Amino acid sequence: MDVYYRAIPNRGPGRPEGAQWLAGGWCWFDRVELLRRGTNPQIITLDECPAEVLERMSQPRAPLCGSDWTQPWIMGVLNVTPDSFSDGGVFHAAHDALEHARAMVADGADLIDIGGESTRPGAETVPVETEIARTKPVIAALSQDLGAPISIDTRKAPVAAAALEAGAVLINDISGLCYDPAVLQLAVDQKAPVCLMHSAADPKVMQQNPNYDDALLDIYDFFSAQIAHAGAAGLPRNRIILDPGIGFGKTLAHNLALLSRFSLFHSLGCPLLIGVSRKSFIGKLSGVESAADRVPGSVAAALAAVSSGAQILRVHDVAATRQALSVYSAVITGQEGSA
Ligand code: HH2
Repeated sequence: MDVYYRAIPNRGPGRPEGAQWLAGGWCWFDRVELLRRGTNPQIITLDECPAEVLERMSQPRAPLCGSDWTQPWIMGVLNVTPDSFSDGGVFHAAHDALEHARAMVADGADLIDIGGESTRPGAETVPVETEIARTKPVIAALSQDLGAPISIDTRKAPVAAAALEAGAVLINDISGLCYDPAVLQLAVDQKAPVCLMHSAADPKVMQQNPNYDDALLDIYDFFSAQIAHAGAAGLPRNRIILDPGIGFGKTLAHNLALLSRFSLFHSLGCPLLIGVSRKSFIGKLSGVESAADRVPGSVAAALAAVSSGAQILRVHDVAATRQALSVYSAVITGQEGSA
């Protein structure tokens, strides 16, 4: 693409006449940033923005997984793995996994994301049978009475199929439909929504010298191409969630470029998910070595994403995020219980 349009999000009082709601949600905008490769950004008014782009930015997103996207959702992370980067081994036993999922829902999680393969930098691929054995029984046990929808965090069609059969309702594919082509066909056949996350390469090698022409715009183009590819196969845009994949083949500068202009991705017309929780960029910015000690930085980054209109926050620390979100939203809008 030659030209990219980013709604500049605002919240709270002072919304001017003529401002539009971003994705039918809680942010409004009355200015758009025009971006081109190799040139300085330019600010334009809504009148100067093409009508079809404005429509994509502002139209309410189609309901998915029980959300109408008028409030940010908290996705609680449940890693049923021995080696995840921040909580590996903690919830590996089925009993601990069930208890933790229920505790996250009690703490205010709207959705639980269950994964059986660590995708931390340098991680080895886990055999399909192992991944199914870790995730399927937990999903089957939880889907009866959890009180929140479940997503399966996998790149592999057989794992996703087993999870959907056990009661999961969303496929969270960190390869953005690039690792296993059968994931797309499965989503089409099962009419399942997909979270399409960008990853520069396989987790094993993704942090070895990640390189972009322009990380923000390259990832926007990747999403555009994958939405078209999915649409041609029968998975429509209104069943796709997008996630730029913080930390997946990205330097600190790449992550910050993506987070500071995150609202660009609303121009693609899909709900947006962001996973910043406990990630290494927070350690780099704050000097905090241990992933479990990065909760304050994680919450700060999550709130910033909500102010850019992110519809789903993927987090390990549900209670802390829920408390921060309630206070932040009330203070910024002047209304208790607001999004
Ligand atoms: N991050 C991780 C895993 N899955 N999915 C989406 N959509 N977005 C993310 O940012 C994302 C993700 C990595 O975090 P975690 O699951 O805690 O670690 P590990 O991969 O080591 O299990």
